[in-house]
Amino acid sequence: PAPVAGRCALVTGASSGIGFATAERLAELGCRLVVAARRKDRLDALAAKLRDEHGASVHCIELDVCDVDAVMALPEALPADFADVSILVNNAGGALGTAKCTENDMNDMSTMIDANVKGLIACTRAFTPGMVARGEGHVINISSIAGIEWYGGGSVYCATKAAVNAFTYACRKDLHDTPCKITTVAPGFVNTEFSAVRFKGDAAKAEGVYKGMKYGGPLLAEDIADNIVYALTRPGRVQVCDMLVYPTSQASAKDIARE
Ligand code: 8X3
Repeated sequence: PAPVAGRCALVTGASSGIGFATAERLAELGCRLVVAARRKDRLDALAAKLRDEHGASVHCIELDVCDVDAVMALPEALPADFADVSILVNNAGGALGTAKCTENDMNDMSTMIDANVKGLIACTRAFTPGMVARGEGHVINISSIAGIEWYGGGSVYCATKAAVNAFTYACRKDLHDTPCKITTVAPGFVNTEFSAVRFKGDAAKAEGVYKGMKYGGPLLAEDIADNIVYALTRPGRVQVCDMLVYPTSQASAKDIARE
């Protein structure tokens, strides 16, 4: 494997779930970390953990990726020690609700498109020029099974993740004559705050998503972090394009084996 030690990695949505677990793995592997999220108190706790447990250099940024101007200002605003971002993990985003297309909430629609699509595009726009100029870069876009399987009750979320996939494939064409790589990692059910956010705090509904799943349960955030690390640590010539990862008991958004 190609080591990532010493590289500067920026992870969005780092305050919990896949982002948090990925920041931890990258710190463990010796990356310098820029961790971004809306919840600054959570980021500070994460940074303290990464410094204590891994001796990592960490810079925290309170950021809502929906704020495109704030995203575009980021590269210039980073301290010199963190200015050479060569790994970007576009993890921020999520789902809101399970409405049918006849009932989609227009605020939820805007938030999902702003975060999952516009935020991800803006972060890519902000950091890829530096990667190309320095001759080293890898963008990891967190997609979903929802990007390839379009289920009822998920029309907007599925559309945003299909957009992430299309954007990633087009970016690869833009980047293929540079050393920079771009990868989608598309998980099935991962036990994070994802469902609690989707169901707006209804804990029973959120737990129901993962309840009784056979053969070890839903994926854990660290499973996805592990896949991200795999993609990041391939030799320079190897570009992993997509990683589709299900729990063993899942075969589609609706085919779940439960006790
Ligand atoms: C998370 C998986 O099936 O809820 O992206 O869309 S699903």
